[in-house]
Amino acid sequence: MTAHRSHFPPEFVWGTATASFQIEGATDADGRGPSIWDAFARVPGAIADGATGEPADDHYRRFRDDVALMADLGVTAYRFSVAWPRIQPDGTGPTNAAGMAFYRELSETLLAHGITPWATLYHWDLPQSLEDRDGWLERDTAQRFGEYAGLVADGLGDVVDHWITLNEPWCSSFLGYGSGVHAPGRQVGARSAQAAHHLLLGHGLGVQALRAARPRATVGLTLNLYSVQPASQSPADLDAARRIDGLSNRFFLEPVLTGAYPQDVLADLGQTRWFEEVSADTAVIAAPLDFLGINYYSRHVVADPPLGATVLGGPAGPAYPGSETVQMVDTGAPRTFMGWPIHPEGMVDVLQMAHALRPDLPLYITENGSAYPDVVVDGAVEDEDRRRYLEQHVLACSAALQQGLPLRGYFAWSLMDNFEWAWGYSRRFGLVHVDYDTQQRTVKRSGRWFASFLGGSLADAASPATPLAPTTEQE
Ligand code: IFM
Repeated sequence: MTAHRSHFPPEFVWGTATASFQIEGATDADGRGPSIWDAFARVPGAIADGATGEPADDHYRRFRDDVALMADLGVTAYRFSVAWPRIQPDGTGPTNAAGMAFYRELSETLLAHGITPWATLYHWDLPQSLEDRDGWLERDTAQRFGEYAGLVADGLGDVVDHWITLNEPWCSSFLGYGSGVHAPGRQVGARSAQAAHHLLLGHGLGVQALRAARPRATVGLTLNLYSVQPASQSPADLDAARRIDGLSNRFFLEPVLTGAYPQDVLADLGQTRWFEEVSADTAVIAAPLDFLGINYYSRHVVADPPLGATVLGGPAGPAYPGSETVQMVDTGAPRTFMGWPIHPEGMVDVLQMAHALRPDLPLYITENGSAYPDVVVDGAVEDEDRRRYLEQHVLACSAALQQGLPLRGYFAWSLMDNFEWAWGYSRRFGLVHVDYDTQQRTVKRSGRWFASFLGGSLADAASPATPLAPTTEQE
């Protein structure tokens, strides 16, 4: 089966996505303050290759060329994130005009190329000054985020209509404060669930601020969701699936879409009493949204661990609170270079999951993509694995539409190779290859395939005819 754009409604949004810290570089430019990722990158051993946010893709200086490249790919939307420390270097106080000017120019350049800007307000680069005051474990950080959201809405609201408050609060809380593999690298146990609550409260306050400043704005939140299956129908494995689905999906989906945290997850985490004390916040957290963004990469097949089993090791990093009670099962499915099993059908599962809770809510895939060890040979990157992954997931979008799911758009992660957090520059997700020494951009075969699919001028004549392998997984 081959994917064709004509199988999608004409208004379906096709985009690429990036995030500020992963591509911008210029971490000292124009009054930007330090973020938790600048600090974390200085901790010996925290980042796989000892990398920092410099130079990344030097996008801060090269954004015009990067936007032109996107236009040539044929995308209709671009999801970027605003770096909070560029807008408020210390996390509080007035707008740093030079920081705001960068995002204004970026947005105007996008619009001039016919590309709709989608701005994410928080993609993990918390100002370090706020972390010095306990970061997302501190309730006041949510208030500060609401204030920051209002400043950005005031500064960009006339050029940006589409807003995402947070990207993947699961990562910010459970990886940032639970396992500690992400900045700020703290390990506070089950209290990391409290960081998640403050992030969600910040989301709700951010929605209020955006709506106050720009009543006609289109506002959403992006969650990373996993398709979860039990390894068997045994009660123990079914309960393992309940636990990990609870931590990964329901703990975020339910308060936002239904106004209540899942009680079983709070009980698993031993957090029931603390969450009772803050239960009034759920009215803010469940503020009506215009859409939900879903980042989908992979699925979990889980079992109840036999005594002494190794759980969530390797690519997933050390356990975060609650996850140590679950064993990830290797089904033999092909994996990407991140070690993540490839399972395109799971994209439909996660769309159904959100749809079941709020049938009226438009849904977008705000990230989907794959890492592979690319090589440049004679000026070309023949990343057939990534091209295939992309086409399989575009076809999954088509299957979702056929099932009547309200999917309205798809953003490929990522426009170009970038700083992959704790993996540094050792993992490449881009449709465009970046040589970090020269900053040379090379459109990979996957990027040319996307351009062919979209009708962009970078189309590769060979791509549309490439047959898709029929199956993705052997189990
Ligand atoms: O690079 C990240 C991105 O920042 C958030 N979602 C997952 C991507 C791949 O790991």
